[in-house]
Amino acid sequence: MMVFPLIFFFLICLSRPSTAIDTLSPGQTLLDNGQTIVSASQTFELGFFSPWNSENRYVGIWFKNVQQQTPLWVANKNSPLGDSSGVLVINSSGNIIISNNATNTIIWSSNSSYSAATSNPVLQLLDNGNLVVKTNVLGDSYLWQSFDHPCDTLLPGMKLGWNLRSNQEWYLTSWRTLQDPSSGDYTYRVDPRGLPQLVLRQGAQVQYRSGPWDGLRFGGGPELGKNAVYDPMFVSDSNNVYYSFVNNDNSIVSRFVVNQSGALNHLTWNERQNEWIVIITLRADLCDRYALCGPYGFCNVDRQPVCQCPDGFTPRLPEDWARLDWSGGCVRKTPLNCNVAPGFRRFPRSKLPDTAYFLVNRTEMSLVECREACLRNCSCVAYARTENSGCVAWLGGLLDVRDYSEGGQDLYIRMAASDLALAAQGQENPSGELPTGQEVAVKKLSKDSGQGLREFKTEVILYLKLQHRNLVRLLGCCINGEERMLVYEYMPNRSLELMIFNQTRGTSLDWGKRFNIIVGIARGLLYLHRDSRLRIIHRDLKASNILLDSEMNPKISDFGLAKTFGGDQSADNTNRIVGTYGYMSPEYAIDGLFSVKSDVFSFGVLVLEIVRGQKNRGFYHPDHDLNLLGHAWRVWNEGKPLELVDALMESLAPTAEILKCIQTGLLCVQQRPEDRPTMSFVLLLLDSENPMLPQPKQPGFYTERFLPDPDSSSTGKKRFSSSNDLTILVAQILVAQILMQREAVDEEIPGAVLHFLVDLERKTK
Ligand SMILES: *[C@@H]1O[C@H](CO)[C@@H](O)[C@H](O)[C@H]1NC(C)=O
Ligand SMILES: *[C@@H]1O[C@H](CO)[C@@H](O)[C@H](O)[C@H]1NC(C)=O
Ligand SMILES: *[C@@H]1O[C@H](CO)[C@@H](O)[C@H](O)[C@H]1NC(C)=O
Ligand SMILES: *[C@@H]1O[C@H](CO)[C@@H](O)[C@H](O)[C@H]1NC(C)=O
Ligand SMILES: *[C@@H]1O[C@H](CO)[C@@H](O)[C@H](O)[C@H]1NC(C)=O
Ligand SMILES: *[C@@H]1O[C@H](CO)[C@@H](O)[C@H](O)[C@H]1NC(C)=O
Ligand SMILES: *[C@@H]1O[C@H](CO)[C@@H](O)[C@H](O)[C@H]1NC(C)=O
Ligand SMILES: CC(=O)N[C@H]1CO[C@H](CO)[C@@H](O)[C@@H]1O
Repeated sequence: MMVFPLIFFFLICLSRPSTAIDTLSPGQTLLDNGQTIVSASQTFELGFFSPWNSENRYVGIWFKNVQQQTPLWVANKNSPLGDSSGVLVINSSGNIIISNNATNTIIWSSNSSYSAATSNPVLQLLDNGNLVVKTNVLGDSYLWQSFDHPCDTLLPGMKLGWNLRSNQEWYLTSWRTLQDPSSGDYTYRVDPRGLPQLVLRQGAQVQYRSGPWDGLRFGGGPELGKNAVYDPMFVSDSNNVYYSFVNNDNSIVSRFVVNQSGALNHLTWNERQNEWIVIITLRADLCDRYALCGPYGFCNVDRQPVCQCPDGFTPRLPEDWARLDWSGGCVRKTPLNCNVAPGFRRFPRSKLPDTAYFLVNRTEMSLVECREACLRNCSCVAYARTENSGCVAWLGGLLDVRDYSEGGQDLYIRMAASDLALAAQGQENPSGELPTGQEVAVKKLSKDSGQGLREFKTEVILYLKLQHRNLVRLLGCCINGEERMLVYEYMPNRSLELMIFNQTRGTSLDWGKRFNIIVGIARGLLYLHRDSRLRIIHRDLKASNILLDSEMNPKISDFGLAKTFGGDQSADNTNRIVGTYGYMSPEYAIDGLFSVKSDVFSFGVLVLEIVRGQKNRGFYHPDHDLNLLGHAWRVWNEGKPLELVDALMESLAPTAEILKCIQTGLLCVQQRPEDRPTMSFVLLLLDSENPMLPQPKQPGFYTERFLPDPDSSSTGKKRFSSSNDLTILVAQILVAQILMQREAVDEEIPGAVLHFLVDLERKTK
């Protein structure tokens, strides 16, 4: 009651502002007479409105430049005003208050009072659509912000999820009807348990779940990833778990909304057609209906009927199943007996089951360790390993599983041995046509490759422990007498060497792709050096060991020569020098000394090769007999570093970024290891807009003459053995057929690796 005479007093002093303002201070009022607050760049507007000509008045935020008024946030959504007697103020302790001037009652308040007397609160509508209360005591944080209280709409930069520290949740609630913004039936929230995912509920009933985030998209569903309009992201760490997105460019107007009927749409405003266009609808097909196929049922929209029991399972209620009521799900043909050696069958491209009954172990575990963890618990029926969440095991009936034609993740379901064997027989196909082709890359190690049983074992064990998006994944291995092979995930674009040094193919590598490759290699290498639980020095980083996936993301391969360290140890000396000319650092090639800095040297060579599109070794220039490093050093000192750049790259490439890479490359190949940066520093440089770079000093091995002669005995006891004799074959084959020593065709591949390793342990002990 004390407040209103004050407001009244100030009203006399204020007339309707002629120019738009983006703030409101204590003492100022916003009336329901057409007055609005507009964000500084004229993007968002706040004021009183009636949604779709409803009778009621609300305070809301909408896009200023979208002709069709589209409410994005509503303050008093559960307590409308019946007429235009509403007044919005912010009081001196920072509380936003909407009141009815006719009855002198508070309709809505933000409950954001701050006790400090001199906080000078101000209400501001920001250019991202966030309505905030700022005070001079909170620095950059806000006393209150509308982004903490979402309605039915998610704008770029808003979060959907949890602040786990404060236990604060951000979630969306549908409107009741088109004209009524009060809370409707549907909520869309992050379920933070287990594998965090987004869940749509109608009341308490789950209607849809996104499936877990796999690093790029949800549930591996092909449609939920990066697209032309926006970039989705998902953060899950000990402080936060939330979904958010950013528009790809500033001219795009887009929003995500849960509508009254529970549809989950991402829309973008089409200026020309003057309408909102739905670009993505989640929950788009029959299989998106939560648990449509019941426990253990698999759903696939490309199949008729959509629900199917996996091999080894049969419908629990066959009559219902035949009537297309699948809710009873499937049961095992042979019950599991925990005491009989079980196996697992791999179900590729799956939407992982809901995580109602599960164990998650976030420690870095390999697939084999994850499998063993599942085996240790008789109630464990399935497991999966995901890049983001580690090892997940399911203890109950598997619910809401889909199999996709593409995307998805590998799910391993525990099976009775007899069911596995039956499936194996069923797979034999006398026509020599492969029943289920999976593309893989096979690295065949020739008999005299110099890689002994020891290196082979090292490589396999290392691979199994490592997981990073810039390291190639090992799927399996096989050993047959002298012959050994490694089976990798298939890399459609082969290797960097085949791509970058080929004049024809090189044209498709514009600077953007090259920079992405450089950064990816740096990330992978940093992981090896620092972030994996092992400390690994690769020792043979080179263009042919960088494989490229379908999106031209680089993946480091070939750890046969890698060296692992424990604890703080980061350098060593070896009598056996292995590696490749042109990439080896001087101290390693000559003295056998290797450290993370010898990898940094090889990385620097790679960077300059990528910029130039030519190999360091064998580089030819009419003016001098320097190699690529020497040439780079020369043009750098002559102040013409851009002469280094591959002529195949279009001239539009951003010069500053190229220069940054050339300088970083030169810093990496400096003669003295102690002058070279670490990989974490390299990444910092690559990620910074205008980093302060040190001046590079003279590189090591900048003319061919400095290279030690492999045939001379000047290096004494040291022996060189290049790993060039390892070949990479790309084959379209049934993985099962190349993996020998296996009992069941459908058993997942790392199982075979496990057997192999156990065997190897026995032999080497
Ligand atoms: C601001 O409003 C809140 C809520 O109505 C109230 O508790 C607080 O005392 C008000 N502050 C002042 C300075 O009037
Ligand atoms: C508030 O109500 C009083 C009378 O109750 C009226 O005189 C005044 O103009 C109203 N103020 C606004 C901003 O509508
Ligand atoms: C503010 O607090 C009151 C009393 O606790 C509550 O009824 C009201 O819903 C709160 N308003 C908001 C916007 O949270
Ligand atoms: C909600 O969105 C769906 C899908 O775009 C649409 O079919 C439906 O009509 C919408 N419902 C309402 C009430 O607008
Ligand atoms: C998680 O895995 C690690 C490594 O295998 C193990 O030491 C730890 O006990 C596991 N934690 C749980 C809760 O099972
Ligand atoms: C299996 O895991 C569940 C969940 O952690 C636990 O309650 C149960 O005791 C475990 N069973 C065995 C046999 O370890
Ligand atoms: C370069 O790539 C083209 C196109 O793939 C291929 O036809 C050609 O043989 C390659 N050249 C060399 C030298 O490998
Ligand atoms: C540059 C290039 O060859 N890119 C290819 C990488 O692999 C994908 C998938 O096979 C192809 O579509 C690209 O053309």
